[in-house]
Amino acid sequence: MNRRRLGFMTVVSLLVLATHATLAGQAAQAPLPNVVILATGGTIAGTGTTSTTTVGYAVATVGVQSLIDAVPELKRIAMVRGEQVFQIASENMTCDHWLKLGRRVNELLAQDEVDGIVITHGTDTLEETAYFLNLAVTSAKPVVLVGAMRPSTALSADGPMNLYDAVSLAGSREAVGRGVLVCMNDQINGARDVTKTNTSDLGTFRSRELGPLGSMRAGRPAFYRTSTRRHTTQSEFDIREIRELPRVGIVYGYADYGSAVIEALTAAGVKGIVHAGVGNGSVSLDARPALVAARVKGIVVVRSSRVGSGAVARNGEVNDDAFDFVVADDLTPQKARILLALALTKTVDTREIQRMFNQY
Ligand code: DAS
Repeated sequence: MNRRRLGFMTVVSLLVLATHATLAGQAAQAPLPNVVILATGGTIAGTGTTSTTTVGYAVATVGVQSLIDAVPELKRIAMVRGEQVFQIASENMTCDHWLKLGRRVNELLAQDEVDGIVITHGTDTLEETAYFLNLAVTSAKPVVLVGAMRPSTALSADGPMNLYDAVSLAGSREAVGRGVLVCMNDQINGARDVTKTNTSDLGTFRSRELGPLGSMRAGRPAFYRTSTRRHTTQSEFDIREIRELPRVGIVYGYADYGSAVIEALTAAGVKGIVHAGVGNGSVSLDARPALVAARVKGIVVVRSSRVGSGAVARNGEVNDDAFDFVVADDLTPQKARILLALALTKTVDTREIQRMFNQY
């Protein structure tokens, strides 16, 4: 190689090295995001008597600072601080817990110095809290829910890595504006579509036929989809003025289910009933008179399905126009209940409520 060419190659190599050093320096100097962890309990905060105890352990026993201290690697990716909002098993979550949590999330995200929020939560109702927040949070900043299927004391506990990924996701620019997210088992799912699909599997959270929005790879988010439905900054719901959510009950359909539960909910004074029908949201001939009577009394009726995926067709199995029923699109019954409760804080007009189910 002649001297001129050698000289040229040397200059190029030096330029490349200098560029790398600059980028590395910039990366090293980039300020870490500020992420607040709101702890509510669950298995991620659970402790077992042995390292192989994966059922029958104590839930909601480990405090938020211990959860943070158990993952020292968090310091490399974010400035983290924790708040213990609740310390409960999530089957005990109530609408009042949701309102309190939602208000705290909005309060924190309104602070310039807060870049994102992680909520540690039991897995049993995690999807419900996530969807409520998807409708109630007023910021585009990331809100990420995370849980665990094994207690913190277990061999290969999934909580620490789930928490690491959730903090990374909550501090990432990529997660901004995507609605409330659920980050577990390397997957990123949207709050609207995700559901717990298995009682014990680490990969239990799935968005069935719609699939995850993306995945976490070596602690960094890779997104492939985004939700097309309204959420967070596009939501019309404002929880600041809501003291109590209207009571909405769910009726589960099955062969020969009759009308007793519908009549009991009606007598209990609920404002809405979500009917989790078989198939395409079918209502049995036995149950129909009670459901129509509930509507006549002013209770808003939403037809959902127990099937778990696919939308309920309006005027398909039932003449919704004739009975003034609403259909839940493809929302699961437990999520249709949340949207109906929030809708009832604004209106009892079933055409308006049907619009909401078509948009959120
Ligand atoms: N009981 C469950 C809950 O708190 C434990 C869990 O899976 O997190 O949701």
